[in-house]
Amino acid sequence: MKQDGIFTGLQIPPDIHDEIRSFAEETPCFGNFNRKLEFRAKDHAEAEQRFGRPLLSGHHFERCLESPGVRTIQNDPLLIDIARHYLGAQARLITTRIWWSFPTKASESDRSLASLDKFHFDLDDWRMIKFFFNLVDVDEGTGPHVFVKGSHNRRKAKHQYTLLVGHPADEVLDYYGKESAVTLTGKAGSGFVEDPFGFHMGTVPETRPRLMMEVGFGVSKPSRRRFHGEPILR
Ligand SMILES: O=C(O)CCC(=O)C(=O)O
Repeated sequence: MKQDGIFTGLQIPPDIHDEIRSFAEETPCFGNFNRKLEFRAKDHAEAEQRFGRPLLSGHHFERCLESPGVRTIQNDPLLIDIARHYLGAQARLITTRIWWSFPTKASESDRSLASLDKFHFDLDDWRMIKFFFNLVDVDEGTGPHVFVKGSHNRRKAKHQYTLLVGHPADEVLDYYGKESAVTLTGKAGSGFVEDPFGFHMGTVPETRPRLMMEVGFGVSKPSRRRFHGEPILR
């Protein structure tokens, strides 16, 4: 983690990721972070017709905590142990979310809102660590997460002192080298942990929807600003 900013090889037990996936299939989600756009993942195509717009993401927001599996992963002692080793004793849970990303023709602003297709780093807290778990099998066509190894502690001045949130992939990879980009494909249940101060992005799925879970730890009290409507944990 300290050297690369990422560690892969985490695994959720099958009964737990199956339960979370079933929950996410049955429970309506909210499209494009908008609580007025409510639909079930299996009705995605019909919902795009009904709302007359592309639906790139579907968040469950606070509903995710109704899933026993989500609560189990969020409270897993290994996660907080890793977070404390990396961030220090003050590490605290600040975000838990599950969300779908769907194959669709998304606008630039929808992609940017969903943190897709442009490398960015998170400025939600002074220091953070985020766990991500693929909850369906994710291959190149399922919109995998991509992380640029080493970019959490070796930043070009232009990238550091910028108000621009998203950077084109070519520009970032020219600096860090194409071989630094890790694409996080994997079977359902596979997970990884990253320092989100390193450059990362999701990509728009081309073939099948992706279901993802994130558990984030930081060092400050949660503020409303840093959440896209996911549960605020106290
Ligand atoms: O969807 C993804 O894999 C990326 C999410 C992301 O970039 C973020 O939460 O900052």
